[in-house]
Amino acid sequence: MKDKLEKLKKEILDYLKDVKDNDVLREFEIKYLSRKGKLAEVLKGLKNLDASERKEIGQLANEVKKEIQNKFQEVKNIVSGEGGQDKIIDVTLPGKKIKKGSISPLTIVQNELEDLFTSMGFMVLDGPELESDYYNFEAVNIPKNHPARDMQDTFYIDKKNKDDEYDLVMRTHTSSVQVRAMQKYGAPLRCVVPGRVFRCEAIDASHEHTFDQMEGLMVGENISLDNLIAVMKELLKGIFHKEMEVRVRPGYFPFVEPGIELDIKCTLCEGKGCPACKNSGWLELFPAGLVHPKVLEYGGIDSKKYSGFAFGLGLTRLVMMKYGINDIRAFNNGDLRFLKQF
Ligand code: FA5
Repeated sequence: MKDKLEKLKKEILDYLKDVKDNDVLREFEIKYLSRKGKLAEVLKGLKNLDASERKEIGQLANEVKKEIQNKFQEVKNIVSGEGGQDKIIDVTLPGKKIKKGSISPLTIVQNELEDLFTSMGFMVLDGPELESDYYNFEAVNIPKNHPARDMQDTFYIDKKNKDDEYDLVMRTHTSSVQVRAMQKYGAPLRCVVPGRVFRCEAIDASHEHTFDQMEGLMVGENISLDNLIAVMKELLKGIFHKEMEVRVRPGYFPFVEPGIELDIKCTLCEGKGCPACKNSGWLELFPAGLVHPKVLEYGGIDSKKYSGFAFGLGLTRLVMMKYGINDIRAFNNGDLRFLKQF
């Protein structure tokens, strides 16, 4: 009887070790602990023992029964999620932090500008980053061998087929989309084109080989420099939420006539001079002008009836000015600590 009890105890405790769900626990209860279960079966034998043995074995049987019941209750609590040290939920503990991503400052400003321009009736367009020499240069009045090609250091890419008429380039500016947009939508036309551009540049605090621009183009009847200046002012107010100190200089670009350059006073040094503004106190941000009649014609638009303005905003530099970023290399160097600040 004593051996039987010890054997049953071991069997039961081993069994309980592997119980992980309620169904198995219920099976166990029926098999071992019910009125017709194995434990009851063994305990029935007590009545056949003589008085002296019954006292000793009876005591042992009670201990075994108690141990088994305790263990059973413990396993039951764990399986039903009510107990066990590691199942207790302390609702006063702080929750687990969920890591949040953040939006790149470039995207933030791009979104703001897109909202601003769509509210003024502009479309937001896209164009290919790997562009044909035609749309990047020729269609904006920079034919082959024109000295203006040297203004933008260019990554030329092998043609797809030997017989293709034009070379391929990583677009050097978003102006490459001007003629594409005119051909597709005709006049009147209002669009902005945000996107990445590429130049084979010597890199420093204000120059990258890969940076973002936003082209603006408006074509219609009687479009003049007044319209251009009004839109530029609106843009700067929308981004900086205050009047910005600007200066306008004449600028040369073969695709505009006349051409201007709008600089803003460097917000990093407040005009005193720093590496980001090449110690000039001003940051070249915003070249623009009235669209050259030849470009309108390339776009299939009657230049006698229509005129237009275009600008090529240095988007990355604008973001630097807005957030006080003093080195353009922070955008592309892959250090997440930079992005996490926004
Ligand atoms: C252009 O790219 C002309 N397509 C702009 C234009 C459009 C003029 C329409 C007239 C009409 P530019 O090379 O100056 O121009 O570049 C425009 C702006 O891009 C600059 O004012 C500057 O803010 C920014 N930029 C130019 N080069 C870099 C560079 N390497 N890194 C960062 N920003 C640059």
